[in-house]
Amino acid sequence: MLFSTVSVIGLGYIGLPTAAVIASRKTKVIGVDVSSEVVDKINSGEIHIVEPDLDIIVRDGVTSGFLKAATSPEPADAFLIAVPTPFTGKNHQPDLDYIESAAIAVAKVLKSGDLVILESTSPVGATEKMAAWMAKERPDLSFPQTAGETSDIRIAHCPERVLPGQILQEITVNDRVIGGITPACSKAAAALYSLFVQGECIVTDCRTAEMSKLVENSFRDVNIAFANELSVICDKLNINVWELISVANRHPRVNILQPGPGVGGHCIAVDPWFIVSQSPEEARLIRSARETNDAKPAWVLNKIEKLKAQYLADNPSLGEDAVSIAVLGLAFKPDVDDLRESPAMTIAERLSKTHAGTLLISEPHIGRLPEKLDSATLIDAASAIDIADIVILLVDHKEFVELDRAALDTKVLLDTRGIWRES
Ligand code: SAJ
Repeated sequence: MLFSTVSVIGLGYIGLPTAAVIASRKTKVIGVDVSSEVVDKINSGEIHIVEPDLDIIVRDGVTSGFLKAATSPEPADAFLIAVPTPFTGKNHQPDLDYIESAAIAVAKVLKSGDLVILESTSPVGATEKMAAWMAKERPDLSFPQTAGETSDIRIAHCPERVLPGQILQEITVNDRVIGGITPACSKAAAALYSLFVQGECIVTDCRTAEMSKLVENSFRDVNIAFANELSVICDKLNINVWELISVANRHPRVNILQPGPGVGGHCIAVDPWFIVSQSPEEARLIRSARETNDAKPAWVLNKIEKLKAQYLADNPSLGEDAVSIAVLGLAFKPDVDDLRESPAMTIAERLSKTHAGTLLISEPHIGRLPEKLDSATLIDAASAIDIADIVILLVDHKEFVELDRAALDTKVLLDTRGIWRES
C-alpha cells in the first residue's frame, strides 16, 4: 500500500512529532492545525512546544520539503487525527467536539482509497462516531461501518502511547495497538505505521483499541493513587514514605510508584474519567483513584499552612506578610514545560490568592508566569531558596535535584517528591 502524502491533523504534543517523524522517512507530510501562529512557526522551521530533539527533526523536515503545515486539510492518502479530547462539566463527560470538527474538515477532501486514523485518546465508541460524522458529510463515498471490507474509505483507531519527554524515541520503538472498523481497515493502518514504527503493530477491533489506551493510563493512575495514599498514611504515622517504598520494592513482586503533590498532565488525570463516565456504577476503584490523586494538592496546601503556622509560632515578632515562600516547579512532571492539569499550578495558584507574604516561583522551563500567578515573582531556584523562609518542592526537575543542599539547611522544607531525603 502506497502513501505518497500523509496528513496529520492537530500539531500538538503528539501530532507534531508524528508528522516530523513520518517526514524524516521521506514521505510528504501536510500537518494541519487551526492555529495560524502554530502553522507559521512550523513553516519557518521552529516549534511551539518543548520536547527533546523535536526542533531538529521539524527543521530538517521543513528544510527538506517533506513537511509543511496548513490551517485546513488538503488532499492526502492517509489522515492521522491527533486533536485533544478534554472532558467537560462536573461529571467529567468526554468532549468530542475537536474530533467532530476534524472529521468534518477531513471528510471534505477525502477520495476513494483514503485511510483515516484516530489517534486521540477516546471513549469507547468514538471511532464509530467519527466514521458516522464523515459518512454524513460525504454520501458519495462508502464507509466501513456500512460497506464493510469493500468500503472506499478505511477507518481505524490507533491510540498514541508516547511519554512526554521521550516522545521521539517512543514514537518509533513502542508497540502499537491497531483497531480497524474492519480487518481491511486494520491492514491499511498497519501499513501506514510500518513507515516509521519499529515496534510490533498488534491488531484488534476499534473498541478494544480505544479501551486499551484508557486502561493503560488508569492502571498507572490507580498505582500512583496507592503511592499517594501511602504518603498521607505515612505522614500521620511519622514514617518516611520514600524510604518505606524503596524497602518494600525490594520484594521481587512489589513495585510501588512514587507519591507526589498530585497527578497532572492531560492524559493520566483525564483518561480514567472516560471509563468512569461510561460505567459509573462499575468503575469504583478507578473513580476512587482519581479522587485520591485529585485530593493531594489540597493535602499539600494544608501541610504548607501548618508549616507556616509553626514558623510564625517560632518567630512571634513576625506577621504573615513577612514570611516568604518559594515554590520550586510548576510543570506537571519533571523536565517538561507543560503546565496543563498540573497539581503544582493548582497549589501555586491557591498560594498566590491566600498567602499574604512574598511568593517566589522557580520554573526553569518557562520564560514568564501564567497570568493567574501575576502576583508572584518568577526567579531562579538558588535565589528563591536564598530569600525564602519556607521552600516547597513540587516538581523533581533535574535543576532542583542538582541544587546545593547546604543552602536548604536553614529553611523550612516541604519536599513533595522525596528528592532531598537522606539516602
Ligand atoms: N507521577 C507520580 N508518580 C509516579 C509517576 C508519575 O506522581 O510514580 C505523576 C507525574 O508527576 C505526572 C503524572 O503522574 O503528574 C503523569 O505522568 P507520567 O509520566 O506517569 O505520564 P504522562 O501523563 O506524561 O504520560 C502518560 C503515559 N502513560 C503510561 O505510562 C501508562 C504515556 O505512555 C501516554 O502516552 C500518555 O500518558 C498519554 O498521552 O496518554
